[in-house]
Amino acid sequence: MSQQKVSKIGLITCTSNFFTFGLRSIEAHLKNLGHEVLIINCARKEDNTISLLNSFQLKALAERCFDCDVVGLSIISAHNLKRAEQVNNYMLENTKAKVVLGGVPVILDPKYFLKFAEFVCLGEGEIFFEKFLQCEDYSAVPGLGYKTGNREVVLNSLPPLVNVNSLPIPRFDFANTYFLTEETITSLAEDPKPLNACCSMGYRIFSIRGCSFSCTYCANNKLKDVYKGSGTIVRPTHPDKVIEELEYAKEIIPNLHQVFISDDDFAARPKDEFEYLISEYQKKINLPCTFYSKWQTFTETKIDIILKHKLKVVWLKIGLESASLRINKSFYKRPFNKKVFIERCRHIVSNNITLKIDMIFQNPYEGVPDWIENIYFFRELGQGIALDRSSPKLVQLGQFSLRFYPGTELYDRAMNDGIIDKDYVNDVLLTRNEYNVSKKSPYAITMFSIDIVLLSLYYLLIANKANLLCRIFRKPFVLKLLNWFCSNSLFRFCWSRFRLHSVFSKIKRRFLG
Ligand code: B12
Ligand code: SF4
Repeated sequence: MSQQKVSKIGLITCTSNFFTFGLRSIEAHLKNLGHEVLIINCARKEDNTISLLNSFQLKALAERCFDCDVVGLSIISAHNLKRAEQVNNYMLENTKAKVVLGGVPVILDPKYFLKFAEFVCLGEGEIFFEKFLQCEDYSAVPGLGYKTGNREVVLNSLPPLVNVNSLPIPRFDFANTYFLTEETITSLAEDPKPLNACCSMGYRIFSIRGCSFSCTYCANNKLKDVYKGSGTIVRPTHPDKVIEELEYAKEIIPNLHQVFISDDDFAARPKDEFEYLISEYQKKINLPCTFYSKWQTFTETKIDIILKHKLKVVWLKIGLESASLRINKSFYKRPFNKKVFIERCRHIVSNNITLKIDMIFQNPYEGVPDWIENIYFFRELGQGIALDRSSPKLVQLGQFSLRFYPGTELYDRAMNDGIIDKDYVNDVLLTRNEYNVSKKSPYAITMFSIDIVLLSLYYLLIANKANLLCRIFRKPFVLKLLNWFCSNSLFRFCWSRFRLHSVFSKIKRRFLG
């Protein structure tokens, strides 16, 4: 390291999941420069994403970070806003550190955070943090948002996007990585079990930054604008570095059984690089894996590469969101080709790979013609699968409720259309929904709606059953009537009260196992 002073930095994240890719990358970079870094993962048992920390947790944070020069707080989602403010204010009052906030929600709406924070990071954190530690003149720190003496907000221009291949691989510093629960604070050196528990679905790796698509509900849509002119957005980590990290993962996680590739699109790599990665992975790692991809990039050739090298894919996930052309084109801005999508699905399941298809439900812009298109889509998919004699059990539908995140194009549109109002963040994103039957996810289905009923029909159609029901349901007046019933508050009450959803889960299990 050059002559610069060594700083002590505390990095805090509001998640029990140790795979905080952004924060760990900053940690690795700063440690490489010789700084002292500690990381604290904070978790609440109940509604972790939205709830505040308790007094034990706040005190423990302040104690650990008391002699830090800088405390960095990472915000994963807009559901953490209240906690961000709580921790920021507590650390300002109870430590001597400068407190800086970063993460996707901060990048999307920095001015919101500057209402209470002194400093925010406007983009990627590695270069920003390095300069922030060195520089007394805030106007010279690239990527810094701050308030001047007279409370004026200043947003500096961004540093170039990082070269992901020049960053060190993120190794866990067991002695300085802490897990903060409601009662205890323990380092991974004292107890590595929480890290091992995070690997129940596999060691998570994020091997490609950025996404080449720009869906209107997704952060990537705005991130593309923010990073325009700062460098190439989609940046794969070189396969050799990916393998180096996974070899390290095998060393630190006892009996590692699986790898969970968390990239937005694992197949975004060019064909030759994709093949090189898979072949090296098979030679040196040889563990089952799971990943997300796009139907556009996960071409027949890439599926064939996977088959050729006998990569064991436990499941892979592709986003459909809606099979309606109108919704994809005019609302989500997602290119969609029904025929090719179905062909890809067939190719995947006919090779005995479990396919998860993500769907976004409870979209206020969806209506009868869109539901009819979805019904036809799943009927065709089911017929295709039956033709291949593949098991419909290999297809699973991920169910999410549409959420509007500040800073995204769809949020602005919904606001302009009067679908949501200025209280949306407080009333919806920061509040537990009484219809949400999922303990964990604020994304999960949040009310009883026609989509829940249609979901059971989709499963029947995937199993190439219910052709009669399909004929009935594709009649507009039937869907209108059904929608009326499902919007009725009595039914919604029954849904939350008597756990009606279990009836629909039973239908799914009955037909798909
Ligand atoms: C991995 C991931 C997760 C993991 C998080 C693991 C973890 N512990 O971090 C899991 C699966 C747990 C998760 C959960 C959820 N997620 Co998520 N997730 C992602 C995903 C795919 C990647 C994030 C990531 O690591 N990127 C790679 C790193 C390198 O980039 P980065 O995070 O932006 O970090 C850089 C900068 O932001 C900055 N930075 C980050 N932190 C800090 C801190 C400081 C101090 C500084 C200076 C800089 C800085 O520097 C970093 C390095 O350059 C993103 C989509 C995306 N592509 O970003 C969605 C995303 C972040 N998730 C999202 C959502 C909504 C959720 C859930 C609500 C979903 C759910 N199923 O319930 C939950 C909420 C969890 C919570 N506690 O709030 C949204 C957030 C939207 C919003 N505006 O709020 C995103 C953006 C996806 C989307 N729909 O657009 N998620
Ligand atoms: S393809 Fe997925 S990750 Fe990429 S912009 Fe769309 S929703 Fe976001």
